[in-house]
Amino acid sequence: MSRDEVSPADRRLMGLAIALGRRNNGRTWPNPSVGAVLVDPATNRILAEAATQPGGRPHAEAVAIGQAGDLARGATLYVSLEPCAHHGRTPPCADAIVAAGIGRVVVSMDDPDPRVAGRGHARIAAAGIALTRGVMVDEALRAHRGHFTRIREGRPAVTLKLARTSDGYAARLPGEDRLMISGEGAGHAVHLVRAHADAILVGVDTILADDPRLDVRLPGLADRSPLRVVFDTQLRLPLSSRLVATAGTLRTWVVCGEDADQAAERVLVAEGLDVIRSPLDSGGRLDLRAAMALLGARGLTRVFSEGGPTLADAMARDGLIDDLYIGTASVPLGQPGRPAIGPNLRSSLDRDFRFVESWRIEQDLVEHFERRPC
Ligand code: AOF
Ligand code: ZN
Repeated sequence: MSRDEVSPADRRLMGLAIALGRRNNGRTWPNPSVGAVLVDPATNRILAEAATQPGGRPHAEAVAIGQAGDLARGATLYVSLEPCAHHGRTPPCADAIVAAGIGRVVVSMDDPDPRVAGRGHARIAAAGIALTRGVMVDEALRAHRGHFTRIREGRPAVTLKLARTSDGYAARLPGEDRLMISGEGAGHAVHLVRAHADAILVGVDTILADDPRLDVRLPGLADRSPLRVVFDTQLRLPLSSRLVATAGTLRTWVVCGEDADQAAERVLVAEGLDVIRSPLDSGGRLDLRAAMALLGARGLTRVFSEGGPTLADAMARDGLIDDLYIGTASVPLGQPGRPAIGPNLRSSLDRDFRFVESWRIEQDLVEHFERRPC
């Protein structure tokens, strides 16, 4: 086999590296959660497995090299993202790789961060280390979509969830009782997605209607509750909401219009929330693209949007949805309600998305779609 040939073992071990990285998604922002595996090239025995650490440092390669100690000399390193070459708060991973005497480096995707962008590969190649790039790129792009979208578009990647009855409604008509759509199992799946997001996003109408806690309540994942973000143009968030009551323990940001009430802001800030002022569109609502750019500037890479159908349709209109989960219950509403899928999402779904996979969870069908690559 030539040095640059990709073997089935290379793909398997890269699959492991990508999976390791995915585990810490939601905990490493503003950094990507990278996965790294070190193996003995003669036997493929695993010497170390690592992911980027909570808070974004140390980086995955540094952790793996530290774990392997002297065994790193001559080992093969599988890493889901190009090793960094810049002096940040930690020394460059590319230098650590050279210093440890790694024999071969196998990388999945190039790092779009302009501080790295090819320099990591150049440093490794210049040291005479065998380098194989581009192994399982589609999987790595999916795992690192948050990082990629933040660097390339200046905003976090958005996963959006919708639930609908079998006849397509997300809610009853205004003024009627709240509608429970998804079963407990689908609810657990939602909590699993929450645990891997940097932030959960809702519109204030969802708070007013449902008073959600927006935390992770799965066994073993209690410490994985992400930050909460509320889009609230006029600062209508009630002080009596569960969200405000828990703002002392779970970080909460409220994005409001530039002209929102100053006194309302002071009260929320006193409760421990961050208030972020953002431009309005011509209709007097938050300009969603500008709001998402502010979230990107504050470091968010992966946002899970659980707002209702109105926010979902506006996000679709502005091309801001990257992954979409649609939960469909087995029972109909049986009377007119609020459609789950609005006109913008309907046309965007057919045009911009492809089906990924689906699951049956108890009585619910959950379908996952993702934005087609450009
Ligand atoms: C790696 N391995 O595990 C991660 C990387 O702020 P710093 O110094 O930690 O650098 C952050 C940048 O490093 C980030 O934007 C991305 O380009 C890269 N992340 N690189 O070699 C890792 N998390
Ligand atoms: Zn690094």
